[in-house]
Amino acid sequence: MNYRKIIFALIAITTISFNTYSQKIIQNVFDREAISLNGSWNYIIDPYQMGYLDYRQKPFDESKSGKGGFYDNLHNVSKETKVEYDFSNEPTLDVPGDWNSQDQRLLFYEGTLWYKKDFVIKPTTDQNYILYFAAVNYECHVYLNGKKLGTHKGGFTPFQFDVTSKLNDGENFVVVMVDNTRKKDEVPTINTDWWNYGGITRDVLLVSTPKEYINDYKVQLAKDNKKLIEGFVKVEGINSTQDVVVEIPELKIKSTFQTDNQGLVKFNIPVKKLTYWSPDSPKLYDVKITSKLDEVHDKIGFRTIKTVDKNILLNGKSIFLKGISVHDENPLLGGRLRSDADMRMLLTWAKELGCNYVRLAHYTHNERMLQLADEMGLLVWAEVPVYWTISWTNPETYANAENQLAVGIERDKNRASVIIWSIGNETPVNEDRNAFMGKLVDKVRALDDTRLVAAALEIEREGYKITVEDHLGDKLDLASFNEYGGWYWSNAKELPKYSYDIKFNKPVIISEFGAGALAGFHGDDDTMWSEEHQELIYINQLEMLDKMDGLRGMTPWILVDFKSPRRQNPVFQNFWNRKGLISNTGEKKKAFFTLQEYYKKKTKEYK
Ligand code: GCB
Repeated sequence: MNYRKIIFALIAITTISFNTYSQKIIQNVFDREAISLNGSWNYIIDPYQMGYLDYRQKPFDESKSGKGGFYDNLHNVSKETKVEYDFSNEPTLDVPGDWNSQDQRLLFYEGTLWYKKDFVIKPTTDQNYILYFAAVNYECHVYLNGKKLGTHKGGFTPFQFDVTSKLNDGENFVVVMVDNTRKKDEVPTINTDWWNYGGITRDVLLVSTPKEYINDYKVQLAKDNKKLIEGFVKVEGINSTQDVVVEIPELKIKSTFQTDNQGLVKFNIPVKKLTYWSPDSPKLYDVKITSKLDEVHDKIGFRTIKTVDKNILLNGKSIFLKGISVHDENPLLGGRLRSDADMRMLLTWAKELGCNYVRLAHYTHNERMLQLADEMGLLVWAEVPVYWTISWTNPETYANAENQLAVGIERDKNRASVIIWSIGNETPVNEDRNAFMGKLVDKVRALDDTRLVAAALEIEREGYKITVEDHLGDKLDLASFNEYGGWYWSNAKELPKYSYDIKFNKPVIISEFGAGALAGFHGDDDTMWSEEHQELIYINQLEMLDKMDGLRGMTPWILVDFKSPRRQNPVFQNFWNRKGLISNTGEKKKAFFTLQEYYKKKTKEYK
């Protein structure tokens, strides 16, 4: 291989190897005409990848015929045929949903599993068809009617394939091979404190659009300007100019703009009187965007967010972020959230706690979660799984992290609730990490200059002095960090002796503190795992933190107990991280009420 070829190969590896789908995702997919492919999918557990690799370990789909894999979906049609798999005689899994919580055999499974779904459609020639996956963990290969559409990596972000020319008139089948094997160079890497739920965990839709359709749009207030709505519309499938109309009937806005011949138009709409979106008044306006052949509807809130010295200003007014951290998990199922009702349950608990803010840790949550946060009035910290020790020097790992971040921003840019993009959690300070994460900060700012950028940093301790000076913080908008005083270090009763030296003139956000307790287990406040011990840590933490100059919010760890393979105490944990303020059966622990009281106090202070 000559030098140029090597460079080309390297570029190819870094740009395409984590996914080979052809398109940017369509904006606001749940508003589109679609056939839902949710429901029962047949599945085959395939730990040896028999359905993917031949006996020399070569992928069948890279052979000349492209045949031989489980995606052929063959059956034994006569007594002479010998097919060593058969989807139609296999059980089914519900989609959306992880596999671990649906089949006892799969609770700890990390490997390959095949899904198959039949559907019927009569495609028409005036429509485009898009096969959309809202999330599949972690890597998947997607086949339609026995032909490969492409691959995708990243367990929490959506992706899609244009299948317009690939659908049969009538019966069709989709086969997806999903692999959730943990790998060092992936995002996240092999070590996490959450369950590695595998499968097609979010919705699958077959979307139909007109040939020329609105693929993307943004309608939000301009940076720090309460009187100007700014955005863009992108019409796909045209190579001439076209008129698009942006309407907000309640504001009597109906403005027509002309796209360029790539279908893109950026616009500004001055506004006089607007009810601003906030947790106290989560006002959403109906927005309608029309092009020659297409029409999209959204419900959008308008607000500004910025920091000035140590203050966070929402619509110009100083705010305290009364938050809680949340995982994408239904504790009652011990599995990923599957429905609006699941998501509402968590957000309703957060509201009951007195929250105006949630940290959706540690990866991109369901798009519906953000829409519900808009509707219910909860501000959001959204995050990517750059967690602990990623492979900082691998360009492919970086490209993967950046892609997950960019797709999350692309998907949720119209949500008023999202005020913070977080680029990672508890990453170790070193030059390679600083370069990696520094680039992520620049990327966020290039994609969205209207929101804050943060990361959950760590502290340094010496005696009773705690310092926060990670230089990544220079590039961030918040002094945000995790600290586990009373639990991972020190004793709860010692906490009042600690003082903080935070080297940033920025709002201080405690992105995590917490302690474990088994609901219903009682003892004195020195008894590990008792509700009383957890309560004491909350009381003393809140007392210590409240003295901090510049404290503007917190998201204690965590709303509900969650499953984790790292939590092995057979009496108190049994594979559950017990730092929840609510147990996995929905019982509120004592510390829930401690935090609730504190948030009542903060509400009065920030009236
Ligand atoms: C952390 C991590 C979080 C863990 C938590 C814990 O610092 O950010 O993912 O679950 O601590 O419980 O140890």
